[in-house]
Amino acid sequence: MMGSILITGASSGFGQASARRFAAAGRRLVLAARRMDRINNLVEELSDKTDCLGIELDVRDRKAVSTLVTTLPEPFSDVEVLINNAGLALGLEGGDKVDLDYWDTMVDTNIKGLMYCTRAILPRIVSRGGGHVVNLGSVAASWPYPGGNVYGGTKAFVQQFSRNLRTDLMGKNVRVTCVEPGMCETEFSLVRFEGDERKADAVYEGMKPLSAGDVAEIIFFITSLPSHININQLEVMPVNQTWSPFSVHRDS
Ligand code: NDP
Ligand code: 8X3
Repeated sequence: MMGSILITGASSGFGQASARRFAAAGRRLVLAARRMDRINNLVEELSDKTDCLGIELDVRDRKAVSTLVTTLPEPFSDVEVLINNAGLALGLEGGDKVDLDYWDTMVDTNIKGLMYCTRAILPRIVSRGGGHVVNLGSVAASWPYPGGNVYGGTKAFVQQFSRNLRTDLMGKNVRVTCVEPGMCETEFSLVRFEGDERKADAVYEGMKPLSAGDVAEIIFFITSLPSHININQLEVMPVNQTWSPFSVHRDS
């Protein structure tokens, strides 16, 4: 029987778009984030399509994450798919200038929060006989760019953690996928630049970025494949984004 889909960071961007995509397919949802006003609105919006439970969760709060599992009511507690999506980038300063609090927050959210959610939910998925963990990585995991420093580092963790989880889960019928998007216009850049709309808009000026709906469609596809197929890693960019050549600093 199909279980619930738990999405962290469902109040915006990929998480919100994924909730809409899965709701359109009638899947039962648990939607988590810190901004409960947004989660409540989304639950209301989707309530005529599916059963939907909203929960307030800061993924950095280890105790709250572990308690969450024990307090999920039936039938929502039967989590089949965990979408570890909550995450953020802060700033684009170089490593010699950046605010250390930015680095802490990215590590606490993108690495430790993802770890807490995985460790809390995974036993449920295993004990129900199988399911899927989808982790949101990034192109920044594999391709460095100036100012990417710890953000890229956290996503490299997500990439390697995803692979290692797969090996841990051998024989347990649990799929693990790391989805690694490039530029996508969500609230990501607004958060990165602390609400500076001008800076955020400039990131996507004159090019067509991915949309949150594009990424949601990919997540839906990955999780809807026959259960013997595991997409390990899926990197995706908009056509207008590619790699830079190597930089060479010359003295003269
Ligand atoms: P958004 O800023 O639009 O959404 C981020 C979501 O994460 C929000 O719902 C936010 O909810 C949630 N979140 C942030 N911190 C926490 C926290 N401590 N606890 C719980 N939820 C939290 O960005 P995106 O949708 O673009 O980003 C989603 C994921 O995709 C992130 O992991 C990001 O790194 C990754 N990504 C984004 C790309 C892009 O270009 N947009 C490209 C590649 C990867 P709330 O604030 O309400 O808690
Ligand atoms: C976000 C993708 O290229 O904006 O993870 O850093 S990028």
